[in-house]
Amino acid sequence: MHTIAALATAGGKGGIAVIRLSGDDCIEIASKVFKPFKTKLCDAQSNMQIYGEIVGSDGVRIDTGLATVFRAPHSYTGENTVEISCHGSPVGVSLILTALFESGAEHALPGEYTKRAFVNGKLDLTQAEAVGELIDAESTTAHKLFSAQLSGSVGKLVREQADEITHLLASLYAYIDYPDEDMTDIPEDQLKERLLTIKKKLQKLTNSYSTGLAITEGVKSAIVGLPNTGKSSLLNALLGFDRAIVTDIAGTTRDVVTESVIVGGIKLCLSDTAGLHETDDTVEKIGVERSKAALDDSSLVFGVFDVSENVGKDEEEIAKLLVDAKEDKNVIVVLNKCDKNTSQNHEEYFKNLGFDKIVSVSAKSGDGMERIEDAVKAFYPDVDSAMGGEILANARQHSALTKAVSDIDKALVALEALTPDTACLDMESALGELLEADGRQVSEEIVNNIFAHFCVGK
Ligand SMILES: Nc1nc2c(ncn2[C@@H]2O[C@H](COP(=O)(O)OP(=O)(O)O)[C@@H](O)[C@H]2O)c(=O)[nH]1
Ligand SMILES: [Mg+2]
Repeated sequence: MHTIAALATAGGKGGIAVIRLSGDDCIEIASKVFKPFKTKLCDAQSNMQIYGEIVGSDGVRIDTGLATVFRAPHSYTGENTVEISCHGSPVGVSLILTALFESGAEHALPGEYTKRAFVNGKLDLTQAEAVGELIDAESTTAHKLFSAQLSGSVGKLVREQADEITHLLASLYAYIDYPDEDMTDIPEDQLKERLLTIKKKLQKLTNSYSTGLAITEGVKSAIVGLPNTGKSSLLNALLGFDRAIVTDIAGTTRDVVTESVIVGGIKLCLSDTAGLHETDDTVEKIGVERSKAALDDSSLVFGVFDVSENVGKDEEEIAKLLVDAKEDKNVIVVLNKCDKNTSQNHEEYFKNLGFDKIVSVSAKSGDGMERIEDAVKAFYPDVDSAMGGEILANARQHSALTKAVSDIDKALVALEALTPDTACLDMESALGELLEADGRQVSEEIVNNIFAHFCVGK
């Protein structure tokens, strides 16, 4: 392939910057710009780092730095690659890149290095996608998840199921072609059993997608309750800094304040809202409307109550609202101000209403905040599987695997109905979906679309 060049490190000033070249002629092109003090680039062994000066096309020194030579196929892209490390000056980087382009390199397109790695078989498509997702990770959980997927956790599972289907198909075809002879190595009941095992493994992965989205995209969450119960204090305690204004004046929060925060490995897009109550104040009224809209729009709700207040008519109203919300949302009842005296057993009251996530905290002192983390995590029990990478967090992979599961279901029905020909077609279709998921059989359009979303230099 033609040689491409781009800045691989982030733009802007830095201690060092790395410019990456990849392609057939990259050592030759790099040699025109990078002048080693000792060993020539063309004599370098793979993974060897060489010190030298970097010059423009006029022969004038731009910088000094290091060049690392990677020889095909032992490089990220699988091609000959040279990485030039220089001082992290945006002007210097621009001069070096210009010199490389004048020497025959072309500017890399977005994601072109990773695309070449995929095309050359260094990464399957799930691993290539994990590269982009790893760089975009916003939490340690997301980072661990994609680090494991970059090592091939999802790709391996998909490949194993595809290989198993291929094996089962071969056996089924033998049975169809020679029904009277004992050509099949897998008896019919075993075939169904093994197909069911494939389905279960894939289904476990597709079921994890909601957790994957909660880790990466985030969960819309609302903090609701009566005025002065400590909703804004809770937001601030979760964020670790004072974002919302906290006062003892009811009606302080009038608009919805939204921030992202990682709680128990899950990303919450958290909205602090105005207290829900009857009011004549025009601005506050709009605030209350917005609180209700935020509640409707969220899938996780923190219902905050002040335990120093007894449950009265207003509290009952909020509790009723939360009982309704529980139909289609995850609800956590937060019993706040646990540092204060209380004359009532609030926990029992909410238990009797059917709530099972009730946490006692003091948003002011931070006491019990870890219980909120545990309550959030409990809604996503497979979040710990993120460490092993066995959580799906990619829409394309999810769509392909969901279709594969449905095809296997159809194949199982066809086998039950003693129509093995139909079962074969369904299994072929499932196989096609799996090969698309790991990229072994995928259209160029899909591949181009994936890498177009990467940055230049990746
Ligand atoms: N003692 C105590 N006071 C709290 C706690 N949380 C909030 N407050 C106080 O309650 C008042 C209202 O808090 P705020 O967060 O503005 O409530 P909001 O109206 O629901 O947003 C403020 O004076 C806070 O300092 C808590 O856990 N313990
Ligand atoms: Mg408030």
